[in-house]
Amino acid sequence: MKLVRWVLGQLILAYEKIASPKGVVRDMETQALVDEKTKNFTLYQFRACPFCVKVRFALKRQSLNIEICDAKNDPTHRETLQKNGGHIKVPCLRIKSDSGNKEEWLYESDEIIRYLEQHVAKV
Ligand SMILES: N[C@@H](CCC(=O)N[C@@H](CS)C(=O)NCC(=O)O)C(=O)O
Repeated sequence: MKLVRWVLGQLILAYEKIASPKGVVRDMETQALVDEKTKNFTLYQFRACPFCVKVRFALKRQSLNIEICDAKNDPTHRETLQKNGGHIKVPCLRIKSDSGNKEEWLYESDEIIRYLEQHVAKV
């Protein structure tokens, strides 16, 4: 079972390499505005999770620079996701307020992509 999972993981990563989309090119000022919007975002993910690949493709397509945390292999990130997000399920986008006082944990790949398209990619 472990071997099957490993092989599947490798296939997913190979697919990501081949199919990774091109990112939109913005002028420097516009990209800086987008970066400002995403500076408080963190994506919790597993490298070989297909739903995470889907979100990483969306980040790439929209040229969004978002911190990415490995919640599979890094115990600190895993614990943070479990404790503050509520459960271990990836992808999960942590959205912190500018003041840092409030944070939202957004689960579900489709929801994350929709949120990024609606709130961030359009400037
Ligand atoms: N419907 C969810 C599915 C997410 C999902 O099933 N993620 C798996 C990894 S591929 C997960 O987090 N499983 C929990 C675990 O492995 O502990 C989405 O689209 O984000």
